[in-house]
Amino acid sequence: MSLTIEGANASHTSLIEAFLNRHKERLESFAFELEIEECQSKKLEAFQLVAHKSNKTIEATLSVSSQQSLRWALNALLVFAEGPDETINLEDSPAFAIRGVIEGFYGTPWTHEQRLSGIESFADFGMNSFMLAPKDSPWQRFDWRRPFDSMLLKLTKELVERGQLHGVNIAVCVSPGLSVKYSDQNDVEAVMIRYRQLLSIGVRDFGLLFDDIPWELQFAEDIKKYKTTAQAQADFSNRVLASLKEVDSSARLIVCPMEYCGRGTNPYIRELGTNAAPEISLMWTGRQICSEYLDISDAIVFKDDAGRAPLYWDNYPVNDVAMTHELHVGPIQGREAGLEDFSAGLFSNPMEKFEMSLLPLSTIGDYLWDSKNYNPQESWDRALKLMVKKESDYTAMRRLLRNSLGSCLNGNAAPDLGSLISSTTTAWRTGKPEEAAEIFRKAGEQIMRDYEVLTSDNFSRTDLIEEIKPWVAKYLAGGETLEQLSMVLAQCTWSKDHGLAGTQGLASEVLRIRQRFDQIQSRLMGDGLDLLMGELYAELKANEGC
Ligand code: GDL
Repeated sequence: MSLTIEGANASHTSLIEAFLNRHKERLESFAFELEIEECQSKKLEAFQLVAHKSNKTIEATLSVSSQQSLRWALNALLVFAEGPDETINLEDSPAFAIRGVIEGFYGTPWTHEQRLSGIESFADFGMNSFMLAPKDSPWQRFDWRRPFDSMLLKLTKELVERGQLHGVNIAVCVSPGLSVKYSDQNDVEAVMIRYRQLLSIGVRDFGLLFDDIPWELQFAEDIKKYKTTAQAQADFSNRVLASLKEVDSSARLIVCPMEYCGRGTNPYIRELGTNAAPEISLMWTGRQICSEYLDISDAIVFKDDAGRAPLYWDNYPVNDVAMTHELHVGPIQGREAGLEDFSAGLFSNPMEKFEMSLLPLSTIGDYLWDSKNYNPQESWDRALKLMVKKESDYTAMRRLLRNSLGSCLNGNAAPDLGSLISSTTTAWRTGKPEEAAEIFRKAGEQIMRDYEVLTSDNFSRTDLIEEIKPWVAKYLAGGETLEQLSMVLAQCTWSKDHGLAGTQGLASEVLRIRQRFDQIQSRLMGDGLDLLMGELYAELKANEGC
């Protein structure tokens, strides 16, 4: 790769070099002649890219309105570089103002290395924010009064610096709600000691989180001073904000309310919104904790009550607590196009499984960049191809993951298996059990071949497989189940009056197959296969002896 840059200041140059270094494998055969211009734009983080590509030489002028927009212009340049030789003149800007990830799940926090590499990936997805709020790190909730030690501060500084190199703001949160005395100025000061440390290493975005805490005021002093918890939290947040602004007027405060989902019409959120300073952003997860949809009409209701547009804490793809058996890898769906005009932004709460989270996060980045042209399937396929580049590995991985596209959020978990199941049931109900058996036999064999590929030492992304091992095991069990059911169906006879019938004991065999499949708790393949086994059992049982 060769590179000449004109018109760039020192931080532009560092950002360009960091970008090219990150993508060196994809860009090593290119010669770049880049010119950087600063431009004014009414649109946030807007850029213009005028570029010409011929014979692996790319001449490009990147007009950027901020350091961050330079990163987004480079993202566009990468796509352009991998396309045909041509000239383009592209003006672009993101839809949502705040686009990011909140590490806010219960469970093992991401490692420092994962966070560093995550920041670079989030920037590739067009995201500009990463919020640190790891529920089970002691310093987040239990030791919130303790200042960061020198090691933690050093690591956080590295994250901030990595963020600066890639256009990603790092927000750091604290959750004092388990033990805070809202009326006590010493507790405001305890938060501020932490915040001052963070300000000194370049953090400008702060989170004060009151989620998942007792709803009642716990100290006599608080009960005396405040009528409600909402008043106490608003007052505490306002005092923290005022202290923050004394140190740095550009600092921003994000608060997660204690009641953070619903219609936005509850008295608590109204009271918090009325009393909290208008510049404080309030987070909201939507109708539910894990919301099936986020839409404009609910955002309007929230704004009417809370006095500001919601900053979404979107609980997808997180799979903690009661969801640990689920694997959330499908594209984000059910977030309305145009929501950016009615919300302050959106943070996605990911899975503990870092590498696998990047797949849905990439689709969330696409939605947040351009909600009106977001296409979930295209976005997902593009992201998966970049993650698993070797064709045969990609194909096997895609088939596996298409058995876990849904969650409580987006319905149809296993669309391919779903259509296979309906072909099978149609065949058996129309008197062709042998045809049904054949469909399942072939599908089972395909899964066995995929399993070989996925678990081979030569698989190109063994790190991904390691993260999703229980679901890979369930996939194998699914393949075995299909083969066993195929054998059952092959032994069945059919009559117009009774439907399927088999020899004595065949119904119990279906029951055993079903139990073996259900023994593995990890959820994969939706509910269709289980339902089918239930029906097959019932039909064979009813016709036993026919
Ligand atoms: C929550 C928690 C979050 C957790 C998520 C999913 C918020 C504001 N808080 O209620 O930490 O990961 O549910 O279990 O969502």
